Amino acid sequence: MNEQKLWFTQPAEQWEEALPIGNGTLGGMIFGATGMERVQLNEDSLWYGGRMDRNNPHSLEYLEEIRSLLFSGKIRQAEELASTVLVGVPDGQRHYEPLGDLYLNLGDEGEIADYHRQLDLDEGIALTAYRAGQVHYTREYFSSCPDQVLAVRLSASEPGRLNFSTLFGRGTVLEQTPWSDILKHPVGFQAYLDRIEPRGQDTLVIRGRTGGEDGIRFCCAVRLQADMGQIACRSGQLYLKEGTAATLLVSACTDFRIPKEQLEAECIRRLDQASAKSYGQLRSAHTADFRALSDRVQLSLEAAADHPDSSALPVDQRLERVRAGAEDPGLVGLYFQFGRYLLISSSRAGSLPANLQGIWNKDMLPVWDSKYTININTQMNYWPAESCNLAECHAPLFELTRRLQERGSETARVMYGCRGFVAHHNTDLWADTAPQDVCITSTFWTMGAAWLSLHLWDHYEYGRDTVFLREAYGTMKQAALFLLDYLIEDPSGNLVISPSSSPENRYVLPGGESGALCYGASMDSQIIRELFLCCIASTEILGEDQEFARELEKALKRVPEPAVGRHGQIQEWSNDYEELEPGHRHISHLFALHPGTQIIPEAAPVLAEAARTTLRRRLAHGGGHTGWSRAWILNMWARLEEAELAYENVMELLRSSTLPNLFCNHPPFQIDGNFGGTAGIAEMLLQSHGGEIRLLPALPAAWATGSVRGLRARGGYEVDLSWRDGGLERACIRSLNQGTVRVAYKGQRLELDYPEPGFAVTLYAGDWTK
Ligand code: FUC
Repeated sequence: MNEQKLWFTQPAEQWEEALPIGNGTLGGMIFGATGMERVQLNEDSLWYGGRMDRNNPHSLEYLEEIRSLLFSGKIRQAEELASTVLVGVPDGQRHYEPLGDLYLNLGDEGEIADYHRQLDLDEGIALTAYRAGQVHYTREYFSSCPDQVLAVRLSASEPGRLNFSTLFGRGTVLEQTPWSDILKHPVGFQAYLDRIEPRGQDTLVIRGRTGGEDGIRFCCAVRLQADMGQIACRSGQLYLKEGTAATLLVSACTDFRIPKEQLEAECIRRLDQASAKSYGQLRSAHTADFRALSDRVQLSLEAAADHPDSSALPVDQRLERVRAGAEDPGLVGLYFQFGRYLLISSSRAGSLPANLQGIWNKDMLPVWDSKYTININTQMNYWPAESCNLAECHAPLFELTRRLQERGSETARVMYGCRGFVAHHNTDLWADTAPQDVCITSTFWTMGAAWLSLHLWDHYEYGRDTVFLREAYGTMKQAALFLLDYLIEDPSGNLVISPSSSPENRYVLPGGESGALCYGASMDSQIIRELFLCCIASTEILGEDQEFARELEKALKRVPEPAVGRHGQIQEWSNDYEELEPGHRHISHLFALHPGTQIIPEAAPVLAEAARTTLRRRLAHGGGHTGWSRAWILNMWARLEEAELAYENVMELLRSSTLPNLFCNHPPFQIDGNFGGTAGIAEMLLQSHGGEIRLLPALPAAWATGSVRGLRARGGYEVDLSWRDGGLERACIRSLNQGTVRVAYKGQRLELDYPEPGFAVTLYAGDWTK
């Protein structure tokens, strides 16, 4: 089997070289150091402060005035007014915080040799191995979903030669220091902790509370187990002396999920349950759980015969070679699987959705709060969920959407006088739906709920579970209801959203003045069209709510379709303004192309050409400079069936926006580009929007030979493909349902019949020439 491992020949010096593990809630960044190991920890619900109510009670009063200012071209006044009355109070949501750092002071004696560090993407296990003098040391790390603990297994090749102590910090990072200086902690090393207390000889309990009136309370417990040697617990440290093998178990929770009085008991309960099992049992429960998801998809891209094989090199060296211009299809395969690995590790049933950094954040006040930016970034995190066969990992996003529905209906009512629910461009742990920041290019955008609701539809499309749809439709309808109420007639008689913006660009007025606040941003209309059409389709499938469907149809006739502007581009605003930044990282007005489904090259050639022009213009002006923007562009070229351009953007993602541990670099680290990259690679190999399955729609010359197993297609299909010298060799399409499907390959089409669920049809190259 194609083993997927990220490996290195030296420890991580920077956080961006460390290796992520996680079980959805509990994450660790593993440095793999010798002397002083650092495991940087996160718990997904550990956020600053408590729930806030930021809905602005004065907004509704001024809404009409802002709209008339915009309709009469008084942009500056509209922006000034919006910035004072349409903002949340206070203006910002909460931020994510780290849980802390678990340090291991290792008694490494002698020179370090034979160092190896790796992350196994199939099993979800990180490994560090080296020799110190004559003793071989190994450490395995994983975060177990079934047992809800993070485990570190340490072992020495010689009896009695394992010696270490632990330290727990939260604040200033403890740099590697010689053993003799270890107790001279830096100032602020435990600045953000309240208590560190022993529980018996083998367990430490660490407690704390984040700031604010009702800050989140958290608890973390660490237990040390060893078959041999002496264990002790002193001064907030656990010690092992003269051991051979030992297991450290970490559990953590916050009062977001567990009542505050029970936090410690819950941490201890998890440790008790896990420590009742042997390390081998814990490990196999974890790997079985992990493999059940990771093994579903395998991608193999062969290197061309005239290119050197890089697979025997560590990842950092492979990246260096790619930066220097080398091809490395194997590295692309690894990057693809790494995206799947990250989703499995950061988004599991019962966890929060992956935030801007998944669950892996080291900063007390992280960039953009490490929360949920829902004008692209959070949605991008979930692009691979369905197509790359991790539909279960999509669930946390649906749960967040459900909570947004509760809070967003209040925001819709209070701030806009509308039914349904609204969310702006950010949300946080508490599913806050009020506007974020006072930023004219992003704050007043109201499409977050609608876009997230489309993820529910996509989940239905891939699995065709009508029970799921029945519940999801309730949410989709509420998102549509808000839009129905919020839409307003513009001077030309169209129904548009106002005020709005095209995230996060500005336009230039003919007189040279620039603005961001607008009415009828192209993206808004595209999201509305997509959502209303999905709601109408749902009413048909579910056989209910026909009257509402008619209402949506009526409104749809007046919601503008994408228009082609003066440069031959898809128009970004309702007027064909020039963009202030033609190379802007957001390409919101191509939503209809991706992730939307309204621009399909064969069905809409004129719009597809305009989408090409839009991308070329963005790129010619320096677009794609952030990791996620590059990943979006990749998905868009794939949808336009531009194989070589899509490929160029995969390579650019690796060359310019990838950190040594393969994390995507905004900069700084932001995980969306990883997920968008994985989704884009899948999109190059298989597409299924618009009522048919398209095989290898954007296969570049550099991936002439390869295979993929287990990708999913809308309609309830699973697809395996193999190809050689650029041509399809074999396609096996399994169906979860009964029915027929149209399959397209290079402009030819076949109709496949599925008489019963579970049926598979295999197509060979010759089938297409008949
Ligand atoms: C949006 C983007 C930024 C960044 C931030 C988290 O504001 O424009 O590039 O990704 O979200």
